[in-house]
Amino acid sequence: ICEYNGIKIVRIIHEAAEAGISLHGGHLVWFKPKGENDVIWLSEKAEFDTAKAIRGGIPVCWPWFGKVATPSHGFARNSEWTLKEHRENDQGVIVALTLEDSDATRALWPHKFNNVLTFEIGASLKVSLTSTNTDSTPWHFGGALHSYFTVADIKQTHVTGMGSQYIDSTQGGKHEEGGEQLHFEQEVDRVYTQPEDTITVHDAGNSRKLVITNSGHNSAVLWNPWAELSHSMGDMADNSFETMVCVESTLNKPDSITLTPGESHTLTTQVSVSR
Ligand code: TA6
Repeated sequence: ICEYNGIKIVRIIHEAAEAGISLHGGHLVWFKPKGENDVIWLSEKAEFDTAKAIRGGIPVCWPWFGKVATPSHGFARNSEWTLKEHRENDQGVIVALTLEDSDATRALWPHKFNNVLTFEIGASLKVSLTSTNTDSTPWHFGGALHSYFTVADIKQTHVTGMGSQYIDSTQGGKHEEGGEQLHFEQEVDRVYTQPEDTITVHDAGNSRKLVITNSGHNSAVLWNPWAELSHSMGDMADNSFETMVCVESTLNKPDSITLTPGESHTLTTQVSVSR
């Protein structure tokens, strides 16, 4: 564990891969399988500040996705998680963090819960968020594993597997229908409601594909802020939108999943590199 601006980061160095996980937010900040370029994008202007979410990596949005309540994307990405377990084998390293309700979380969301966030780090990366209702009444939640991926050049990148039905957040939530191959020429902020379980980012500039497999989700979000929005964001360098794309394993509505006392739900995302 190393510390940066008061933020503790678990550094993983294994023959198969290297990774970093911030306990602030339970936030994976880098992942690099052996012999590969970085897979996960981290803003060069990311602010490691315990009052904020880190720009880039894999923010954990929970127990809601988006601006439906305060704080935006939920409180999990701003909370301090606890390192519960780490073990390794020839394939890689498994790290588990936990987040439970506290006075601070119950002031924002009045329910008791236990979240276990497991990172399987090796030739591929798998992130699993298991949420359990430890309360005496049912509650519901939404959220996302809001992965930022590195690409060589967004203009030479396309994405397949998102499905055709989407809600366009750049057009006030208009329902739209789109094509199979998605290219980027402007801001894209879409909730795809019938994605395939496997989504591929074709990163032509790096001559590679990022193969993303999700489960436990009900939608997948695709986001690139493009020039104007990224210029307005203090924690993104002006042209850095050119090297990133978010593909998210999402529970897009705040009542996406209902858990009765004792019940659990797992949301996952997995990424591997293929040529
Ligand atoms: O997932 C897409 C999105 O919800 C966008 O609307 C955009 O705002 C982005 O997430 C980043 O949100 P943040 O709160 O981290 O600035």
